Amino acid sequence: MGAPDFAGLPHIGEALKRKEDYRFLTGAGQYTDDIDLANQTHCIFVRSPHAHATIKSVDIAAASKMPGVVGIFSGKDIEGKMGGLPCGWLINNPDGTPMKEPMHPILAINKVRYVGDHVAMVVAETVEQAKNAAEAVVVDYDVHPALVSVADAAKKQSGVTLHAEAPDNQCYKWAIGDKAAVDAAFQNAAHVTKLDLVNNRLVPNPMEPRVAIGSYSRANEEYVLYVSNQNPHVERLLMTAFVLGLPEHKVRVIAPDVGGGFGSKIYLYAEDVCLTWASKQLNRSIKWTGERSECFLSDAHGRDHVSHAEMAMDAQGKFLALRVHTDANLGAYLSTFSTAVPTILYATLLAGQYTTPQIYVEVDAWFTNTAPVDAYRGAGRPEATYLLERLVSRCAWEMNLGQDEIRKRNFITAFPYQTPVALQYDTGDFHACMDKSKQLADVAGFAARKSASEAQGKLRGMGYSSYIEACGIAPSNIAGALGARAGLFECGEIRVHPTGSVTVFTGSHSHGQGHETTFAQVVAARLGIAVEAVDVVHGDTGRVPFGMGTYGSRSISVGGAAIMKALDKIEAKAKKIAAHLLEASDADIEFANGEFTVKGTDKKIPFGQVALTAYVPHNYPLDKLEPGLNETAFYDPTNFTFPGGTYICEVEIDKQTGEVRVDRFTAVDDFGTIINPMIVEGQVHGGLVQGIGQALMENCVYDSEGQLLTGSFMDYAMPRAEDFPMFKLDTVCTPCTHNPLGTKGCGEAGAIGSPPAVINAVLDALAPLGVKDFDMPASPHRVWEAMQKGSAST
Ligand code: MCN
Repeated sequence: MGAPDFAGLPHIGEALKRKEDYRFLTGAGQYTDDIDLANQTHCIFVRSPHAHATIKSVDIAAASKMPGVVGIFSGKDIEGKMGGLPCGWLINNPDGTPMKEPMHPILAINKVRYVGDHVAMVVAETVEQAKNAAEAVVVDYDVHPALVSVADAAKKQSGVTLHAEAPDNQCYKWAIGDKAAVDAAFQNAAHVTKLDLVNNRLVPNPMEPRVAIGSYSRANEEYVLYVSNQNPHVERLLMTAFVLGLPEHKVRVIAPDVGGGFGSKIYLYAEDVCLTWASKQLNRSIKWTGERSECFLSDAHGRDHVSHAEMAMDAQGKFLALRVHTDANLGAYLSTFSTAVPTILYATLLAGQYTTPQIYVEVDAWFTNTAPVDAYRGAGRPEATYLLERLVSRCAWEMNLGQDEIRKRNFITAFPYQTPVALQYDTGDFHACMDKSKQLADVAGFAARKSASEAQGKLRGMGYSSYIEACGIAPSNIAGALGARAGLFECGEIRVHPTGSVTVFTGSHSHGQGHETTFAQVVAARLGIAVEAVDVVHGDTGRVPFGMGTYGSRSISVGGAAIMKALDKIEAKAKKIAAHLLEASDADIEFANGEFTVKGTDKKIPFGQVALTAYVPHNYPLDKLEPGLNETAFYDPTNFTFPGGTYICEVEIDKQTGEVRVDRFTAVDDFGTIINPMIVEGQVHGGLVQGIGQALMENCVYDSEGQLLTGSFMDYAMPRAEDFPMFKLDTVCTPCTHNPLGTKGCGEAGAIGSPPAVINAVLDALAPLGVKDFDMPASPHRVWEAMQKGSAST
């Protein structure tokens, strides 16, 4: 593989400012809501105010006569005309029976199953007219009791059934690992550490809410959907193949500038289907701009696990076996990736950085009367890291070992390493990350800082987290074997123009990750041209050949590798043209630093001249060499990439108020070869803020009737810059061995590694008060309560 050579090329590792920022910073970005089409109408969705109810009737008579109304559709109007929303991953129960996959109707037909469920769409000339008419739609509900918490679902005593297909509300039971071997190892353990914990439900909250415009051209019999989405090709594929039954070439999906997604915009949502379908029925383009309250109610949520974990150890704190049971909340319906998140993306990561020889994980997944739960930044891997790193820290406390010591005693040191839960790590240096992190965090100075805090009547604690994640989702052979309906490869096209400039078409959509810069760096490095000579096009099924989109920190390692493969083809063809121009044989041509040379001579020509000759042939052997310099490649990775690192958090807690202040946060990560360190740092900052946000304040709460109590920023706390210290960041580099760039993903790391570091620090600070356990978020009220209870029990 070309990894080591590649890392040394110009532009690789260069902290270039983002090319795209000029348009964003000058207000020239084009988001979906900035687009207005001719003949456009506006749509408002009537949503269920109940978590669980039978729809007795939907009366649109009065609403239809309201000013400006163009059309109103309810579930009954579309019944039989389209399929339900599909789920992309099938999970089998351990006995081989398939999971339950109830129909997810585009508009609710007989029943609503969560507050915010789609009941009807109202289309009018203006947003205000659509809102007024939506209020005049009369829905008669027969309200049922709701099942809300995953813990209640697991007890199977609620008496509530959401879907007839799953009478006990269980979607699947899934397991991985050797149960008998794990049970045997526990019999021989010197010590067993146990932990119950909750991973709190989160709302993704991108800055730009979801927006879509559906339009239809009678003249061309073509649909265009503009949508704020992370993977336009998959959106089109799911919508045409599974829901609307349309020929794919008659539907174009354009995802222009997207103001963040964090996972919540990967999926095909009901709104997108409704707008596309209804644009033909009404022969008008239809725009829907989601409001913030709709983000809270019906964008897919994240996390929501309840788990019990046990670690068996020998007398020296060496891990012998790990046993985990998790109940996962899937919400009311299956979202696109939801079944994969608590299984393939969670349980397979529970080996962490450790040599634990036996692991057994059971996952029970449940339907509840809440919004669908799917991938939120990290998706399954934060849940795995949180469980494991909380458990490891507790092991250390119980074994009287240092937080670093217990981890170091169990670190994997030889690669490749096959875990007992399916994954094979290719590279890593966990000791180096730990050592660097300790140094940067000034662990040696902690005792003095703790004394200083105590002198001011404050508590101080330090917490560790050593994470690993599987990125570059997903090798199609592994994905297929694990139940995916499709492999998750990526596509890249390189179009070299006659003047030697290049346009790159990539299936990796950028919605904040800076692909227009980093992908240009890759191409410029390979071809020996200026970064400014490369433009990157993404997010349009009409321009990009194909794509699987952006999630699972896959873009540089899978999308970038597809570009490298296309560049291999470009180089091979360009060498033939150079050979013709230099009157040498193809085999004697070498290419480096933007020049083709005849091996062993000083005969050479620049890349630009070859590009020109490709389009303006001179004495060209047309019978042997086709003109043009344009190549497409698909890249299917052979393995995931495995970024990892050690994070150290230091908190100070006010004893009077319970307020937790993150005083220091150190993150040392291994992302393999780094293309642009400034962009990578930005990605880590964003992830850390989201992870620390989960640990300290973000929390999605439903009441027992399924009403969302945290449905706005008044009740759902989002972190702000003032909540963080300057992060201390550094990296270790062990290049990935199986992609041509040597890169590992960086987009989710911060959100994965940080929550347990924060809570371990909180627990360390509260230890003198006898507090041994604590669930996120560490809000002042909850910490204060824990301090009172802890003090009372000591
Ligand atoms: N990069 C690099 N060197 C590396 C790894 C990455 O220079 N060794 C660069 C890449 O070229 C890319 C960026 O860092 O420009 C992130 O790359 P990668 O880790 O491959 O992740 P993706 O581009 O696939 O982004 C997905 C990831 C995920 S899963 C979520 S969720 C997320 C995230 O990225 N959502 C985001 N970061 C986000 N950032 C913003 N601003 N908005 C979101 O919605």
